[in-house]
Amino acid sequence: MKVGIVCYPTFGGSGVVASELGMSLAKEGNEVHFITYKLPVRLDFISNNIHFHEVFVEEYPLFQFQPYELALSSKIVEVVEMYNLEILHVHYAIPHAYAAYMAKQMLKEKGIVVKVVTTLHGTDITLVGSHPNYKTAVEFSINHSDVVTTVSDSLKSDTLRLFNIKKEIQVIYNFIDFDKYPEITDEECQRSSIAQNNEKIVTHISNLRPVKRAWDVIDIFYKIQKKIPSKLLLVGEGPDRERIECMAKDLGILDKILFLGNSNEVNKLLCYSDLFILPSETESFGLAALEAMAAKTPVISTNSGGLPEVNIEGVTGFLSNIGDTDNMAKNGIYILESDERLLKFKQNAFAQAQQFSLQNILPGYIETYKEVLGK
Ligand code: GMT
Repeated sequence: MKVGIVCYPTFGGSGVVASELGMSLAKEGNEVHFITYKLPVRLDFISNNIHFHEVFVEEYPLFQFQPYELALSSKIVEVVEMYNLEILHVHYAIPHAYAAYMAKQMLKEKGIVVKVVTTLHGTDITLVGSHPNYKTAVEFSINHSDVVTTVSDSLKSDTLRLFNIKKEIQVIYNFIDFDKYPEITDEECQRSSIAQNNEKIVTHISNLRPVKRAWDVIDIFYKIQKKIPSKLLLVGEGPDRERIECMAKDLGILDKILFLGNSNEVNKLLCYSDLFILPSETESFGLAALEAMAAKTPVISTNSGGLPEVNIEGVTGFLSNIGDTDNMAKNGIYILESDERLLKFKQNAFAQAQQFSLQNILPGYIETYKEVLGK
């Protein structure tokens, strides 16, 4: 099949899923074309089946905002026409589903048919998409996609609750390519470079936006390290970085935290980790939690959005109400205080992550493509 993928190329779950999907499709012999404004950060597989088409937006002094959707839909038309693409798989509704709809109409005028698959990822529905400023256009482009998928049952319910949707929504969960999580030996994973022998390692990975409640991570870690000697690895950059750094300084724990910035090697960093904390206000799925579990790390998370579909209470970790940092710290200490218990939770986390393996999930997308193409 010839598939065009439109996504955000930056650090963030939807771009990661889109890139991993594109690379996996290419490995299976499909021709994949990424159409976006920058090379996606996780695109690390070179193949003659993978193409990248940059969307370039010309700066013009008259514009206060650059018309990205216009440039994107023009680029989609150009690429679909040039490479005879059959499917456009757009990740994140805003503005990708809308640009795809426009491109489809322009192509129709030329007698060219392309099918549009829209995958909703979360904030395009819950935080931004349902805002009155965008709702009409988002609803329209979802209803005019040929296929709509969400990454969890929870996001499907949110979409149906927040919009007037006339289409069937298919749930296709996010996935993990376990080939990228090979067995790492103790020698390769040099824990001693980060922590003392008696210390546990706690991790949080996010883009440090308010929805992630990174300040709760600091609070939870503060409470954990009072009982369990530990270090905190903080991976990612974002607007709350300064706030949490100040908070850690005020609490006197700055020397126990490593701020690692953005990384596209989270699989390697996670080998150090004993516990992952994700106290988000909402997560449609929580890919970061799944990545942690794939690296045998139990998860302390909130019970919001799709997190209960990924993290299983008392098995792979624990789920608490949003903002209940006492409960999250208590659960974290419970897991970390016994090596035997920690090992059990690690094994359970890894086993649950396997439900979301590439091998289990990819066929769902391929089936969907074939169905919409009538193949
Ligand atoms: O959560 C983010 O900050 C990034 C965001 C995105 O759109 O890239 O992630 C969303 O999509 C991911 C992949 O499907 C999900 O795992 C995240 O849970 C979801 N984020 C939210 O719902 C807040």
